[in-house]
Amino acid sequence: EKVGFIFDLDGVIVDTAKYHYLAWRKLANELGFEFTKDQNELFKGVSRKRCLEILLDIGNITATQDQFDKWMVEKNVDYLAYIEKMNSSEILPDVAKVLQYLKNKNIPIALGSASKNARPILEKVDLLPYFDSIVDGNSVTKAKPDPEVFLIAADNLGVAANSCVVFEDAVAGIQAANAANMVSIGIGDTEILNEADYNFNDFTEMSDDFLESLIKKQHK
Ligand code: G16
Ligand code: MG
Repeated sequence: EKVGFIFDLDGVIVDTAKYHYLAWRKLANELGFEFTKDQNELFKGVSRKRCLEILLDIGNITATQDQFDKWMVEKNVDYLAYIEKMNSSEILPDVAKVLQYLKNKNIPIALGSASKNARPILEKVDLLPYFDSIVDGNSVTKAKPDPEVFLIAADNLGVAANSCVVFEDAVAGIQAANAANMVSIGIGDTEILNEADYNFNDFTEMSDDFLESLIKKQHK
């Protein structure tokens, strides 16, 4: 049976979390409160709308619908200004190598991200051609840890869910992969991502033999 590989974007392919943080911090400061890097951890893998809800909770701010919508736009405009300057030097170590390894073997590859800006980011860093399917914040109704994003990706690739491998840096993403009955691979802190089937700090730790074992595995 055919296997498929699904990559999360932020924290797996590129470190856009730092740009999300700067944009959210600017908004928080404008609204009169601090927003720390630790608090930003709560935002990983979470939708833009949910992030703003959490941010306003932190600042103890009640917003009208108009204000809420305005701040959503404002944050995204600031975020896009950072994205605009991105290039392929911001691809995380060995990500391109792993993508090329899979491409050489004709393995179908999908993106499974909560971001509505996924496509322009992949374009900026020149990785768009690697992806057979892009499932992002525009095509999904239920956020991670719901498995929807990964199930749609598997479907688009024409691969059974239990023959898919998911790379994720967020707890909610690992839970989503597990709920989809996919092989879950945590990229980042092993203790935080302890629900994953396998853990790596980054792709430089991943051997060709390990990738090969994932490709050969029939299903989870
Ligand atoms: C990413 C980030 C989240 C961000 C979300 C939505 O998810 O981890 O912090 O809030 O996308 O992004 P946007 O505002 O661009 O739609 P992922 O799933 O790629 O890690
Ligand atoms: Mg992520």
